[in-house]
This record gives sequence, structure tokens and C-alpha cells, in this order.
Amino acid sequence: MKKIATLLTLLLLLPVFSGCGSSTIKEEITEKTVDENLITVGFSQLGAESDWRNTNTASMQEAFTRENGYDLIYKNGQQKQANQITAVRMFIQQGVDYIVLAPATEAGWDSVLAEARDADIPVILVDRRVDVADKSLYSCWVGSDFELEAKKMTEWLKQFTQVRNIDPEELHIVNIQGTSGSTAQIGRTRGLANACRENGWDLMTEVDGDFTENKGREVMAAMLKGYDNINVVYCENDNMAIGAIDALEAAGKKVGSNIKNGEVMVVSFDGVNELSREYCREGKISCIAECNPLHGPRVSALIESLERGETPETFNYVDEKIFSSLSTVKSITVDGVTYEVEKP
Ligand code: GZL
Repeated sequence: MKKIATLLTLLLLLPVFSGCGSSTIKEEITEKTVDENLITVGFSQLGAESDWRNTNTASMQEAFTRENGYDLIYKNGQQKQANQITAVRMFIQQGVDYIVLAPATEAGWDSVLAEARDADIPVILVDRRVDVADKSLYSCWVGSDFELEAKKMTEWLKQFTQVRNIDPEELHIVNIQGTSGSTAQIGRTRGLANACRENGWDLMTEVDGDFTENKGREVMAAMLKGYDNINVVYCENDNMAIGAIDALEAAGKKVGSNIKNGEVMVVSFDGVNELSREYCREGKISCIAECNPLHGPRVSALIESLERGETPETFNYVDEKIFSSLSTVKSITVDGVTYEVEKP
């Protein structure tokens, strides 16, 4: 009944919404078949900035099909929180059964998530997190431990330098960061900064590459104009690593692991983009810390649990690997857990 009433309300509001010039809302109003037997899920994805993101979206769309008992409404936020907030408000107006949110950045979600709670619509977070005062504004979250990813990467780098007899002070590192204020950026940046401080590595600068290939290329080219001693480029995702490698090679640099012989080492996160995996096989990317994008089945399992009246774990982490074609480091141990370094 909630859905039918909502649909009628929206039809009455049509002239107002069309006055806002938003074709999206008008599209949602026309001919929406409301099937009471399906679980309606409103999914606000943050964008399509990377291969990781597109794979994550595909995983969600494959999980939330009508055959599986769902009616999925997918909205691409195009990297803008304002678009995501609009989408969440639309889901509330439509009276969806669940809201799934992949937030671009952590801040600024308190009021719209309170509106979802007031509308009695559970919110499930996927991938990145939100920083809200009232933690009950979301039911649960599934994603990665981004600081653990960074700890794995920096432990691999530490062991690599020890095996290759590279002194800590010989490392001159730049960090091409992901979208500023996103959980992935916060965790991966913190992990590197802590390792540089603990190991005595020179962290020269951190620059926002927004998780995109073009921005990675642009900021790498700019850094090469400012620094002539960069020998490690820490990229917080594969797409930025690919752009950075383009810029390094365009500047005549040799990309590889032979730091002592003047090569520039590139390391990265995700392991989703096929070119980055090829680069890792070739040794152009020396190490990739996996970031698993396949959250669709996990989010679906959380909804099924909630449908059964259960209370799932609030935080649900995915298992992830570390890849390198170099045989220098066979395994790493982080926080008491040992990870084999696998071939990409
Ligand atoms: C990590 C995710 C990051 C990926 C990037 O879970 O939030 O955003 O590492 C993506 O590739 O753009």
C-alpha cells in the first residue's frame, strides 16, 4: 500500500518536479510497475571513475535482478555527493524497501540518512563509509579494510628494500591519492604515512588524483617538474597508476623495481583493471594490493538476513590478496596474519 500511495503522490507532484527540469525524477514517475512481491532496492552509486567502480556496479546489478526477487533502481552520482543525496531523497519518496549507498566521501550524510530512518527505510553502506554522529542511521556496511591494504603494501616495500639492500633513506616516495575524504583514500594515505614515519622513508608529497587515469597522469607530470629524485610512486588505485606510468615514460623515466639503477617503482591498489594486471606481470607495476569490488552477493545476503528479521554484523570485511611478479618477497605478515604474495 505504501508504494501505491507514494506513486499516486508523485504523479500529483509531476508538474513541480518537471518544473525543476529533472528528467530523472520524471522518468522515475512514468509507468512504474509496482510488484509487491519484489524487494525494491534504491542503489546510489558514487560514480564511474574507475574499473573498480564499474565492476562494483556490475556486481550489484547482477545480484539485484528480478529473477533474484529484486526491483533495482540504480542511480549514478557522477562523483557528486549532491547527486547522491538527491537520489536517496527520491528513493525515500518512492518508498523503496532498502537504500544501498556507496558514498563518495565520508562527511555530510547525517540529515539525509535521518530522513531515510524517519521513513523507516533501512540503509546499507557499500565500499566506503560515512562519518555520522548517530551510527544507527545505517544497518550495516560491507567493504575493505583500506588501512590493512596499505599495511600490506608498505610491509611488502619494507621487505623488498631489505632483500635488495636499499637503505630506508634512499626511498623518495610520492603519494597519488584517491578522492580526498573518501574512506579508501583516508586508509591508504594513513597506512603509507605511518610506514614512512616508522621506517624513515622520505614521503615527499601527497597529491589528489581523484582515482582517475587522467588526473593520475596530470599530477604525475606536474610532480616530475617539481622533483628530480622520485623513485617510488604510491598510487591509491590502478587507474591513477596507469596514468602515472604514461607520464613517467613520457618524461623519459624507466619504470620498474631496479631502484638502485635509477628505475622508478610504481605500486598500486585494486587489481581490477586488466592493463594494470598486465603491467604487474611485466614488472611495470611492482606490487598491487587487491581491493575486492564484488560486493553484490554480500549486500544481497545482508538484505536477505534483514528480511528474516535477523541483525547482521554491522561491519563486514572482504578478504583480499597482494600481487607481484617479483620473487623478491614471498610472503608478508601484517597484524599477525601471513599473506602469500601471489602472481598477478
Ligand atoms: C575502494 C574504492 C576505490 C577504488 C578505486 O574500495 O572506494 O574507489 O580503490 C575506486 O578504484 O575509484
